[in-house]
Amino acid sequence: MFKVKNGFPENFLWGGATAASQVEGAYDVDGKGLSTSDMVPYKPMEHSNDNMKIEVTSEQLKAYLEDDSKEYFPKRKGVDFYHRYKEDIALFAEMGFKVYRLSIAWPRIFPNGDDKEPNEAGLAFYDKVFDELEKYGIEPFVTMTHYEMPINLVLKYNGFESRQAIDDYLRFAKVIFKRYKGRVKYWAPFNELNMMLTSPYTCGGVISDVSKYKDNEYQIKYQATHHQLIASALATKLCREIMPDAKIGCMIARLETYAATSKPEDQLQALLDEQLNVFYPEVLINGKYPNYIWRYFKEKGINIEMEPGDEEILRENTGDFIAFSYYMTYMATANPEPGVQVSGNLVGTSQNPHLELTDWDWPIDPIGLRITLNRLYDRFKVPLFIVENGLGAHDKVEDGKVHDPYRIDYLRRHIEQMKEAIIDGVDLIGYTTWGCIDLVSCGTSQMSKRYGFIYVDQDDHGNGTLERIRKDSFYWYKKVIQSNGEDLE
Ligand code: BGP
Repeated sequence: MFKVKNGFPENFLWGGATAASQVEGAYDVDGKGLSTSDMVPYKPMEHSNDNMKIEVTSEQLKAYLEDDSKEYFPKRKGVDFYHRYKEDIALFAEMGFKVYRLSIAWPRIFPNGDDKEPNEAGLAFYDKVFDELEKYGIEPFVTMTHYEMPINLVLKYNGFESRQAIDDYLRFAKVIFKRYKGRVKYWAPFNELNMMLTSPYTCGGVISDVSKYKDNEYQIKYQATHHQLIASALATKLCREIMPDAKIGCMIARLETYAATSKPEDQLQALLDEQLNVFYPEVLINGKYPNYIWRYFKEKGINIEMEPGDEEILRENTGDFIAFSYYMTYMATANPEPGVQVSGNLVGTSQNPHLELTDWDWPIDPIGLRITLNRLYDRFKVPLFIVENGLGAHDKVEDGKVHDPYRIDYLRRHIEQMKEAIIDGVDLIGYTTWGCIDLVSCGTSQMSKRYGFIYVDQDDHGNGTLERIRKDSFYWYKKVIQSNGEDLE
């Protein structure tokens, strides 16, 4: 009989998460090629979602490559993890991390994406990072690519719009699997696959204005999605062949959506939004395109170009777990005038009057996390891993200290709901808070939007000593981990 748990399981994986392009810097060091993220300029925003989409046009890209744009590109500098990884990992270890989610910069390994041989210096860098993690008994969770594709593949064939991207991605996958075999147990082929629907450049190196499908933005996004789904399934196959003991799952941005009212039309809209969000695990965990998507494709004029054998690839190579980011909940309405809009994780939403907002106007909804965990587990019955959650906020250094009770409060309330979900019966295996060390924001490239337990002395314009300072939340999270989620005060 199923035994109701009363808290976090003993082997629960507590930790933190970062992405190569937001922490490493050293964008042109040791043979690294340029990536899509290196081409995203500083574009600050706080209270609107107007410029939230980090899309780049072909004309902008040309200017950025010729470097005559006078723009500042903070992701190129990151927070210098490339040279400070030892110090940073020692701080993660001090907090007691069991797991650290990081990503591998694809253009560090294949600078142009289509090179004959991988770049040994790039591979050696991650060897050293894994050595350091092993030293402290921290399990790496690797996102194989987190929003950064070699720019050459964008210029050559418009990223994942082209089926050729699958082959180039798999060559990269094979190299890293063979190299890090036995050292990495948890893998995710891509970060937030569903963000293709909002930001195709960021998610898949696709520039809409040069797309061969440019008359139908839905076709662009879902064709590129299909290629990433096939690439994910084939990476899963490869991973199992090379490392039968490893676990590989899919990673999505979870957009938990409430209907704005009890009106049936709003409820129906919420159902449709939910279907589009779980479409990705439907394919990668259940192994096929779900029935509902075909009507949607028909109505949007989407005609996926599949190859013979694609359905079989998806059916036979399903993932072991669902990893997801959770920051907020969304509201669905059928009303053409949806009311006050607020900002969010690459996608905005109508404001939910019951929720407070962060400094960047993202709704805060800890109970929504419990709802989402139950909903995903009920539907897919595979282990779940929360690989991003956290509060982007302004922090102030006072007498060498950072007091961040707002961050502690945010995380505490989310962890409480995770515990409730575990008691509900959800198989939750780990939690990595986003930006465990301050990093460059993905959406706005701001440094002032801080998520970390560790403060990094650098401002939005790249000024600062890069000194690391433990915030109050650092000591708090250490206690949380030590007590396996029991001591949240
Ligand atoms: C997710 C991304 C992260 C990240 C986070 C927070 O979508 O996977 O890379 O940064 O959102 O977003 P932001 O940095 O825009 O606050």
